[in-house]
Amino acid sequence: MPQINQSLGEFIIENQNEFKYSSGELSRLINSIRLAAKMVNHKVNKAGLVDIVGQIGETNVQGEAQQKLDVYANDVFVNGLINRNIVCGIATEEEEDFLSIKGRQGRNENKYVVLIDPLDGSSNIDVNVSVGTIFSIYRRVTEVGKPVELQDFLQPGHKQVAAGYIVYGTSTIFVYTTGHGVNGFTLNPAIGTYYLSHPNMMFPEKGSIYSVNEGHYVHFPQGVKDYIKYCQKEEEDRPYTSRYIGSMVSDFHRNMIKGGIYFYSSTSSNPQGKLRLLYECNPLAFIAEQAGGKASDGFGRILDIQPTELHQRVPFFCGVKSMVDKAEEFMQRYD
Ligand code: P6P
Repeated sequence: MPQINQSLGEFIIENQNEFKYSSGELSRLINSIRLAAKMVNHKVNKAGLVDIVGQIGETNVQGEAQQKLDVYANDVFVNGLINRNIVCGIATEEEEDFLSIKGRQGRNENKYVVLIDPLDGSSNIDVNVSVGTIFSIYRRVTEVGKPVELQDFLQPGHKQVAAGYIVYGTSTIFVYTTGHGVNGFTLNPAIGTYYLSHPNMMFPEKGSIYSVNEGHYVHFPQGVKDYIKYCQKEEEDRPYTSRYIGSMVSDFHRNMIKGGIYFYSSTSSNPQGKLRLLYECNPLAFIAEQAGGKASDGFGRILDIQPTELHQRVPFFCGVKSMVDKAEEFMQRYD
């Protein structure tokens, strides 16, 4: 049973036997991510003071203007994983192709691949709004020792062995699951240790917060427009409260604690929406389901989607199960 104030390190060791594969490697993997997150947290908190805010004039594979902290965060997570020789491959939002990570024998000798969005919501950095990291871990499907391949990354979300996020906000919190529930650890920056602050996180049965960028309203499918009007109607348990930070990890985290739904649907200009399946939606969907919530593309379970491309986008409805059910009901009227 998790004890409040248990450190993340103690928690990982105490629970590693729950992990059906080689526990030592997963523990080292999670430890590598939490250390990298501390380094990113330090820079995010100082972003206004040192010259790493603002764009570097380049764009990433998404065509999005790269903020300096994006690049820094990507380097910290990637190098942290490479130096510890824990994974055989990494896919990141900031790199067009996956990275093949060879061990000391010059072979892809490790079992796990990591997919990561190093700094989601980075457009918020220079306006002092919280941002986050999202990660997803799979066991490779190709033979250990052989070259890592694209198929190792294009696995459906229900194959994830672990997933998590870090919110760099008013406090820094590390939330993750290995398929045995969801636990949150808050960083004590004074001593650089994460402590269990949110054991066994679960979505509330009901929710009253909806998170969507209503600026896109005219471009939404009719089902989404109807669901938004449903959220605003004066009847039963509504109108809901609208809260949208522009940083999905922050909206997701608040909705899991207070009860709500986050959605970013298709629009007329983006038929698959904006969010990335592999390193944004799948990890949050894994966490959502482990916390009694639900994650859908409006018609089906996110975790059942068979990926076809590394950076593919997907419409995303995620949060309190009854709220996602209702959103699906509206979407499916216009299948
Ligand atoms: P829009 C950040 O870029 C992000 O991926 C999510 O974190 C956030 O919810 C969304 O995009 C914001 O996009 O179109 O509302 O500005």
